[in-house]
Amino acid sequence: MKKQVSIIGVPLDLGQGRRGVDMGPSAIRYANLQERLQKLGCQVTDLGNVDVPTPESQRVEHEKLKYLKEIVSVSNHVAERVAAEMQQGKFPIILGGDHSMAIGSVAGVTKANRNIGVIWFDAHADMNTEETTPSGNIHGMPLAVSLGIGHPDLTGVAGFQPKIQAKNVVLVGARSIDEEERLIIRRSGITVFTMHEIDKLGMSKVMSEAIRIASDGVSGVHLSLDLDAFDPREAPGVGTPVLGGVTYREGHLAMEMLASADMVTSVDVVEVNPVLDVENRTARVAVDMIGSLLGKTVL
Ligand code: 6HN
Ligand code: MN
Ligand code: MN
Ligand code: MN
Repeated sequence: MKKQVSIIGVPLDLGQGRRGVDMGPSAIRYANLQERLQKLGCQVTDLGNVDVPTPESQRVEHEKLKYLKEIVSVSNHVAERVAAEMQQGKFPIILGGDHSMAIGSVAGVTKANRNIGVIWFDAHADMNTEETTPSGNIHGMPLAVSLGIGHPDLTGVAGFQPKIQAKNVVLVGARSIDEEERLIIRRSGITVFTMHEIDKLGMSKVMSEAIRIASDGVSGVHLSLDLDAFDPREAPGVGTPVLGGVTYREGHLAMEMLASADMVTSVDVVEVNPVLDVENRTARVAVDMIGSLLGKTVL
């Protein structure tokens, strides 16, 4: 299956406190994303970046929801752009930017197609709300927001909610969850495979379950790939690294299994921060993973 891919950059760094993740889209492009996809036979269009305000030109008005207004406005733009590509049958690859960007991408994907499952690859759960957040950073909230949990300005992006159903949402790679965030996760009904399950069952078993749950009764699956899911030894260029992560090899296997399941219809690549990286290693890991996701095989 040769896909028509649309690349959209979202240089958003207002969802967290470390400068540099706004350069993520450039770093991933520099790691030859487009060329990699073309070699796989994809027809690729790079649509450039969505406009995003810089933190230095804004004020924090709300300590528990930093840059709320700005993030809502960017999210609505991202949602429009992504929905337009989906509606034309394109496979959008949305490059972050911090993970708050997924509020807009998931909104766009589900605006075009209401019946979408989600696989959320992440060291974190991104299930905080204004009430539970330890940081006030909105990049710790996008999965909750997509499920309709959180501040109405966030959950209301693109004019409808919830975007996704808990029964088709699977979190993979989690190993850093905040105390009160845990309660939201339990109540939500999503499926979580932490590093514990990955170690115990193996990535192969975890991914076949994840694919089964996310794709049950839906017409497509959105993959939200936070590079901090990977072990920081292999992907050091992220703002919130957590030891004990998914290895490069496990990541490849996961992407290859997703490719053969042929259910993924859109993907986010987030949290790549070249300022914190070593020789663009994290962006290169990202491009390798997307290559496998879109059908690269060894033989
Ligand atoms: N990410 N749970 C922490 C918080 O501040 O809410 C960290 C969130 C990290 C979010 O990496 O996308
Ligand atoms: Mn995340
Ligand atoms: Mn994370
Ligand atoms: Mn491979």
